Amino acid sequence: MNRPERVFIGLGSNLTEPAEQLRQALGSLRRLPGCAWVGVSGLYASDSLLPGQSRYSNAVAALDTTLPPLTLLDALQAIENDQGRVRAERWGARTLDLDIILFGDRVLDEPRLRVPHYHLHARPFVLYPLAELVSEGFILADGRSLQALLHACPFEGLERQGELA
Ligand code: ROI
Repeated sequence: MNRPERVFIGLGSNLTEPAEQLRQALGSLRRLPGCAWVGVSGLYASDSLLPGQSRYSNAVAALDTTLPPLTLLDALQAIENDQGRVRAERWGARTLDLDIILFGDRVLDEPRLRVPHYHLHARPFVLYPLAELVSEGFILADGRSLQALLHACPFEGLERQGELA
């Protein structure tokens, strides 16, 4: 049995009752084989980074997993597909987006998976919920400090809408 590793998963939705999509996805994450539930951030709303898209709901969940990274990625993509995600265009509107943000102390640069997540530093809707789930002074696997990333990425435009669980 592998040693469990803590993973952080970013959840996002901007279609078909986004907050409900996140709640449903959390139910699926809690039931994932090989994973133990750790917790979830509050629910956040913000405008899309792309013009012309409706507002997003976002959150970050933490799990301890013994699954290998690509097995977890497959499981997350199955949850996205179950919730009706259609991969029509890159960056397109979506019923559900599940991104592996951090995977233990690993730094991965593979065609299907880069962790820490490539756009983490530019996404307040990931950084601020993540900060709810880690202790102060948290350092990412690539050596960056979460505090420094938060400082460089203002909270501006984010709306915390209460608890998801
Ligand atoms: N904007 C917000 N606010 N939240 C997201 O999850 C999100 N996801 C995306 C793009 C289109 C970049 N914008 C987003 O993929």
